[in-house]
Amino acid sequence: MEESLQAVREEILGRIGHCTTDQEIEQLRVEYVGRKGKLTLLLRGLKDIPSEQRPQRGAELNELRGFFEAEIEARLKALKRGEKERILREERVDITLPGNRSERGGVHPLMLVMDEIIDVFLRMGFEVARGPDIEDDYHNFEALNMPKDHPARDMQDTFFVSGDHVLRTHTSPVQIRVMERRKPPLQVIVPGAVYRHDDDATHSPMFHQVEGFMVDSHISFSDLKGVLTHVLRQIFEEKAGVRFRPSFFPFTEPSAEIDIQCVLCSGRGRTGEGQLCRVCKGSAWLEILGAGMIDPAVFRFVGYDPEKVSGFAFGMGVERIAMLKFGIEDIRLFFQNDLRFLKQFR
Ligand code: 2NM
Repeated sequence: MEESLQAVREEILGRIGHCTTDQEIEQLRVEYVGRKGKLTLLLRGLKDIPSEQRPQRGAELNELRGFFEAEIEARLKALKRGEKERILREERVDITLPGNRSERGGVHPLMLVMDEIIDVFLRMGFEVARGPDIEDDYHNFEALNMPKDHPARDMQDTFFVSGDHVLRTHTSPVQIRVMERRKPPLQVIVPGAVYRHDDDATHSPMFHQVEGFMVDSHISFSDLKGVLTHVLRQIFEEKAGVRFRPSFFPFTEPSAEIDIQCVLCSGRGRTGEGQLCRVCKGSAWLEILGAGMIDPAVFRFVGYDPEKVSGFAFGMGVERIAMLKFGIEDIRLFFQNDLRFLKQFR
């Protein structure tokens, strides 16, 4: 007894309902309406049934095949819709969430101060020169009037590289190089890293200087005083007192050390409560600059005639100025790259 079409219809509904992928549905399609499919065989069997039953049976089979095709299409659509809903659900993006912010960097406090110092000189018409961190003995010492046996070489705590090369102990060798190549008038500053074998709360083996010089016919100590007084008042306070004390450097004669009135206690030496000032330790003055008239011996090394040109030179430590400006007690804070420290200067 051949199964009733109603049973086949129910079987189709059940089978289709269990399909969860397009592939399973395609398999089902082959199983029912493929060349040897169940419905195909039933339709082919039409020719073997009595002719009076054939129209009725044919109509029923055609209807069943239409039903099968429609159910399959519906199932495919439902699967597609289900997949779309799954994607929308699982790949949901909350566009109101904040994005991943990358942290913004900042300029290192030393470079902030260095740029500020450079700006003061640029406004006065100085130009900026730079040179190598590794120097030869001639440019670092010899041409700066410090021969091999000169006691001032001990003061420098030099790092030796190899042969007669050293890590520069100051940026003065760059000034020698500029004078070797060019003729006066010159007004040049040389900012950069320098190296000395020294390491404590106020000394770092690598630190920064801004040195500079002005050379022409007739440059006098008055020019030195006027330029450097202006520079210090620009870097610190417009109205701060400035004083010059006699000093000694091998490459300048006469030489001076230059102080500015303390930026914290305004040159009083004490706080409001009568305590010794934390920055100047009660002295009321801060030593900021070394300077002097370039020694005739230095001019002869670079091929200038000391009878025809004169000039002054100066040097300052950037870390020291930054420490005084910001009230920083330990120079090592600049080089530890601790963001809690660095972020305070943005
Ligand atoms: C200082 C103090 C005094 C100086 C001298 C020269 C040069 F090359 F022109 F001779 N450059 N820098 C100089 C003079 C540097 O630093 C405390």
